[in-house]
Amino acid sequence: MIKKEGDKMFKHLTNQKYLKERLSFFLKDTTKKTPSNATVKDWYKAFVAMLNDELIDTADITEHNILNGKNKMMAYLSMEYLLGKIANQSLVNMEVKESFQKAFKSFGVDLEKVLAYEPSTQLGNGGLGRLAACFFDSLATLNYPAFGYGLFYRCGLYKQEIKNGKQIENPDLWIEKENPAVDKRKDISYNVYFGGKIEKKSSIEGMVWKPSEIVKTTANDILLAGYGNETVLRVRLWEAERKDKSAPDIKKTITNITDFLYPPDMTAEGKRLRLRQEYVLVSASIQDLFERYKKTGLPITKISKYLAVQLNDTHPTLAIPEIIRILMQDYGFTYEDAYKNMYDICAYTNHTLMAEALEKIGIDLFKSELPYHFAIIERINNDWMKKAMETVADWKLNKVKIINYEKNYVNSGNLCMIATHKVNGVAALHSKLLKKKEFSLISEIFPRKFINETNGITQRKWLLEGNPELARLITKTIGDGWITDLYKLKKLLKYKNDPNFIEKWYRVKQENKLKLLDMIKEDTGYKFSPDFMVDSQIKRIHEYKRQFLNILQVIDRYNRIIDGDIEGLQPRICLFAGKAPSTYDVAKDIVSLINDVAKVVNNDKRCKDLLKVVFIPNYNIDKAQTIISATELSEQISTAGKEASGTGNMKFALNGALTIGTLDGANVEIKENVGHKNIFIFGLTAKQVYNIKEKGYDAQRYFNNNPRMQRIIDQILTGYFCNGDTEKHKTVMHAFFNNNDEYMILPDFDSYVNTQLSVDKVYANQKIWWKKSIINTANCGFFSSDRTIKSYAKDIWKIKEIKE
Ligand code: NBG
Repeated sequence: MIKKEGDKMFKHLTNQKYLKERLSFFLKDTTKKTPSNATVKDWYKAFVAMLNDELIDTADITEHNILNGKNKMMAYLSMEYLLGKIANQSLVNMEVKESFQKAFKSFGVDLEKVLAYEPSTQLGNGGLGRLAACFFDSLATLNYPAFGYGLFYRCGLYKQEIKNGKQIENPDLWIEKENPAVDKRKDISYNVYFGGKIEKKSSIEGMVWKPSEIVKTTANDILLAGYGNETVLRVRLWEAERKDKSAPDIKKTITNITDFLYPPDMTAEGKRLRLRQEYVLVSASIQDLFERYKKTGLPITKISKYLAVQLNDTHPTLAIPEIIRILMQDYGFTYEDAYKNMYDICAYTNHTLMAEALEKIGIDLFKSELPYHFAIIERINNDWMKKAMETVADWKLNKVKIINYEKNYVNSGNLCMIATHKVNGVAALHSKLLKKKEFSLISEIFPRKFINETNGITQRKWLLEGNPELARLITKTIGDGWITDLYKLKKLLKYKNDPNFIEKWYRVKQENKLKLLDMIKEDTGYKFSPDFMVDSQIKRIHEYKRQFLNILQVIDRYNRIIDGDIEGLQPRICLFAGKAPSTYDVAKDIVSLINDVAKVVNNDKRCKDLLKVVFIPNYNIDKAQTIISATELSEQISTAGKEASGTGNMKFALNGALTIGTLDGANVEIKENVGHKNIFIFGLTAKQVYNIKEKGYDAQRYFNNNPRMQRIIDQILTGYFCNGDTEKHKTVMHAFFNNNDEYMILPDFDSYVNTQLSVDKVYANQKIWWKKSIINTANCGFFSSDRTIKSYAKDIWKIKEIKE
């Protein structure tokens, strides 16, 4: 079929005759079969080939337009992309899903079954990687000239299995399955160098690096279609050559750089591998960017006017010396000019204040792997220290150093803050703490550099695709404008008291709950009733996120029930899901405690009508969609000041869940948007946490004054939930007591329990509950990643829509 001018790029796919012919053609081409003898798997192969073909054509056109010399471009450097399944999202965004459904139906095939073959792209751990995925949906939908860069790990985030209540990690070899969104670019390949030494050191510009090792890297592009337009963006992921050809095994010393996402980096070898991953990402990407820049025909002197690079957290820090290196070595820039251009090009997003995540790279390791880059960083550090010494008191200088020679490390966070032109936090509170508290010494020297960009989520993934029934109801009621302008949801407020509409809203939730309960049954064997409220905490398992506080509260609820103190309690399913980092023993013990409590509670007849607990294994993006669509209460209960933003909180609110949470991260802004009456806030504020800690927090004193808590801890210690095994949960108990309750569980406990009781009270009045639910959804306009991306485009990248 010939496309007519003015036709939407994918309009031809709505022509049934054409679509069926194409599918049959690809079926024969890939499997040698015909519709009469093809299996669903054969159809998947045909579908992969066909969709891939469409996406590649359009992506080529998009790329050609981006590189026409009229556009300032943005490159997003990120170690993580947590995309989940992509094919369905592509069909939805291309507005051809119904057409595919129809075509497959005519062949007697269910499209959903075909889609089920797609491997989930889990190249990330959590929020940071999912944010990158949401950003690309918005960048493509808003038609911005952008490139993504990352790593093509052979194994994505491990698959989690729960055996005897414990987390087991299995490798996720997603790469071996065909994927319609991946474009294998054997034609794009770069050498990345390591080791060796520097020669001719007379000037920094004259420095010559003689590396001792070469690693060849090849590109694999993930193709992401914007919604309702003709833009397909490429997220380019690098695969390093594999020197060891055996199957990836996390237990062996890993030598292949891109076999695994974030291998454990506690050992010296682990740290080396991590640094190598980071440098492969940066070096291949920056080399490729310069190649792309050449294609624009623009002079190199204008590079900072036409290119923006975003460092997603500190992982791509090495882009700073790498850009300087290339400008000096390949383009003859002086150091000063190279630095200035790099500075104007690069910006940095900070995603956490947790010290563990602000990377520190050992000097010896750095020098042995990347001696040239170390020399550049020394120069940056020297220049910076001269400037810092003018204003920062001597005794504070250690805090602002880029290289700490006494302690033997390079501080990546400081380097990013000092050597890029904009630094942003990811929610208002987090940006304030970053600027005024944790990095105040640096921000005082660069007062205008530190800004806030509150995170967002894409409504296309998290409502349109993830919760199709609710999306349909909303569209029927207020039209489909919300898909590209989420503020339009405000129109729902008109219906918040309409009994008819409330009834429909409630029905959708019930339907979604049934789907969730099916999933729970399949995953865990537990059968629950849809009359129970669904109360969910789904996210990475971490002490600061306080799944532990939640399970203690669940035990308290259980104790009330066995004591017969049940007045006001509403039937609840307390649902947990999330992965514990494989080397984080406390987090793994929390998973096991939750599973133990679930077993006891679910088998206790006294709880039959009031309480159920479940841990859903192998949490991922696809399961998140099902859980979020069905959830009524969203748990966002981190220690105030610790969660940079959270984005799960936004996904839940958008889907009509009410939040119970602390005033942390973006919860603060959710409260501002939905109104304090429509959210359950409890616990200490960030300021109070800082104050209590400064004065000297004494966990024991709180514990001694809290008999309910004493009873719970006693139950855990005496093995009440694990057949009298008194040893089993000693890891989490040890972390709790020996670290003086670092995450402030004790001061928040009573306030949390009482707020949970007030949740029951509101839930008892279903009319009021569902009205609040509608109000939550209606006020989520601000939390679209479209808003976030427009704001980055204006404040940081200075990019505009692609000009053809
Ligand atoms: C996470 C924070 C979240 C935040 C996301 C996205 C990391 C290192 N940080 O609070 O914990 O929402 O980043 O900004 O994954």
